[in-house]
Amino acid sequence: MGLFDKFKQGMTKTRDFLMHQVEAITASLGFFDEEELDDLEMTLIQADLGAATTDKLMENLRSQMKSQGKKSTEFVLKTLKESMVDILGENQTFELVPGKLNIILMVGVNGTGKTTTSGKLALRYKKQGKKVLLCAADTFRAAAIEQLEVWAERTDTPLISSHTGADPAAVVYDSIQSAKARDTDVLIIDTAGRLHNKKNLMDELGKIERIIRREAPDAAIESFLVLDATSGQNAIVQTHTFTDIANVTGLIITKLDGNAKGGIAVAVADQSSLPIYFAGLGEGAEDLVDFDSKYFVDSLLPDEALAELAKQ
Ligand SMILES: Nc1nc2c(ncn2[C@@H]2O[C@H](COP(=O)(O)OP(=O)(O)OP(=O)(O)O)[C@@H](O)[C@H]2O)c(=O)[nH]1
Ligand SMILES: [Mg+2]
Repeated sequence: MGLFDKFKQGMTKTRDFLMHQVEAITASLGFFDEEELDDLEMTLIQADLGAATTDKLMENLRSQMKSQGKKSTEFVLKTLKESMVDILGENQTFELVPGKLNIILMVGVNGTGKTTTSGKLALRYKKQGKKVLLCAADTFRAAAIEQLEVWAERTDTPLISSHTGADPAAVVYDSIQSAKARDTDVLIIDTAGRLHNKKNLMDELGKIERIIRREAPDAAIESFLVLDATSGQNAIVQTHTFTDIANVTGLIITKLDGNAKGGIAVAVADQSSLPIYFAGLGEGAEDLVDFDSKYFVDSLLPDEALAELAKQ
């Protein structure tokens, strides 16, 4: 399946919601007047684009409609799509640095998809012929270690782990020594999201980051913040919190397939200067793709469906 088709399939729920709403909004007049614009605004908020980002989109839309004297469904949706792509920005594909140890630290609150995405990334890089190593630095629960073990087996990737309750920084230390000994291309470190409070989390991530910098000073180091698209506007709050406490270098938005609130990706891009590198579009090993702004927006409001609407 091509990248666009993966987006289209993954974003089905949000697309169905948006298209259904747009059809209902335009059913009586067939174009956009004040009331229709208000309904559109509400729809964007329901799709989790957030108040601030929705305001920005609507303001731009209203001014374009005024300056060009256009109210047609086609014009409105085309303008809306263009502004969303603008906000999402140029695609920023994440590339491993060749000839170096690449260390990817997965951070985020509990349940966002860190462990699953670690497994998906392991598969991606194995398929590219890279030497991958997984590290289970979430030592909080036995189940967390077992879950990563399953991914390690499934993707045929070696795993460094320890017992429940072990010091996560010590497991990270072991994994770096092992990565060096094995001439690893990419070490993926899964961390815990389930910490008691912000200080705890800060202390633990800080300790892990220090170990990495000390033990692998020449490595290319990335910290990916994993955000759950179904967690609503909390994803924005988490982005701000984690940017404060860890050196986050990029974002991964998971569960975009989970409900009709995929608009959160636009809100996150609007509220943060970090690149969105990957999108999680399902629970399967292959359901992680490079984030693509245009494919994402086209999968929400497909041109062919808009052309159909315009004819009615
Ligand atoms: N539909 C869907 N489900 C996903 C996706 N990514 C992860 N999940 C599911 O979300 C749930 C939580 O994922 P985990 O990978 O365990 O999340 P975590 O961040 O490691 O959680 P903790 O270890 O508890 O902090 C699991 O049931 C995953 O299968 C996705 O892109 N789409
Ligand atoms: Mg986990």
